[in-house]
Amino acid sequence: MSVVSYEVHYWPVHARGDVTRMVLEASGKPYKNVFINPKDWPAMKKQQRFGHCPWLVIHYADGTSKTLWEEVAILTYLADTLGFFPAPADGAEPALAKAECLAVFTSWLELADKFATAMGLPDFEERQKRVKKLQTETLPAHVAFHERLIGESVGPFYFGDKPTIADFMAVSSYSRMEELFGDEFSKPFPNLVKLVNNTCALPAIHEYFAKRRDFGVLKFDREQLKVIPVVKA
Ligand SMILES: N[C@@H](CCC(=O)N[C@@H](CS)C(=O)NCC(=O)O)C(=O)O
Repeated sequence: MSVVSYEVHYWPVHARGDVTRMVLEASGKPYKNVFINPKDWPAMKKQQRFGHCPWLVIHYADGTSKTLWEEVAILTYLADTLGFFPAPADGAEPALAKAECLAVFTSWLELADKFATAMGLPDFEERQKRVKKLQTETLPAHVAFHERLIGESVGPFYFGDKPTIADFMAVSSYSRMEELFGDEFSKPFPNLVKLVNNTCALPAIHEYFAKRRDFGVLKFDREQLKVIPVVKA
C-alpha cells in the first residue's frame, strides 16, 4: 500500500523528534509536525501505546492510516522504507548492515538519555556535578569510540557514501553538545566534526538546520544546565 504522507507528533522541540524529521526532510516526502501542547498532555498520555511521545502517523493512499510509537521503531520503519539504512557490503547480510547502523543510533541515544537524566535533576549543584562528570568523562570516552569507527569508514558517512540514520543521529547529538558546551568539546574529534559537516552539507539537512529553531520553544541553557523556554525577540 503506498504512503502519501506522515505526521510527526511531538513537543515543539528537537530531542526525540529530530532524526525522524531529518529523515523525512532528506527523503522529500510530505509530512507535517503536529506539536503537542503540554496542557493537553495528561489526557493525551493515556491514549498512547506506552504513555509517551513521539509517535508517527502514516497516511496511505486508500485513506487509511496507522500509528507507530517509540523512536527506535519509528526510525527503523522510516529507514527501511525510505532508504536510510546502509547498503550491505558485497555478499554481506542486509540484516547485519541494518543492525550495525541501529547500534550507532542507540549508542548516541544512550548518551543523550544520560544527559537528559542529569539535566532533569531539580538541585542545581547536583546537576552541575553530574553534567561535569558527563562532560569530562562519559562524553570523551563515548565520542572516542565513534571517532575510531568513523575513521574506519571509506566514505564521508559512518557507512560509506550513503547517509543513514546513524549520521543524522550523530548530527543531532553533536548539536545538543555544542549548545551545551560550545564547539570546544569537539576539538579532539576531527572525524566526528568532518562527518557532521558532510551530513549538514546535504541540501535537505542544511535547510532543515537553518529553520529548525523556528519550532524550538525549549533549549539547553549553559548557565542553569537545564532545558529552558526560548524567549523570542
Ligand atoms: N522509549 C520512548 C521514550 C519516549 C519518551 O521518554 N518521551 C518523553 C518525551 S522525550 C515523554 O513522552 N515524556 C512525557 C511523559 O512520559 O509523560 C521512545 O524512545 O520513544
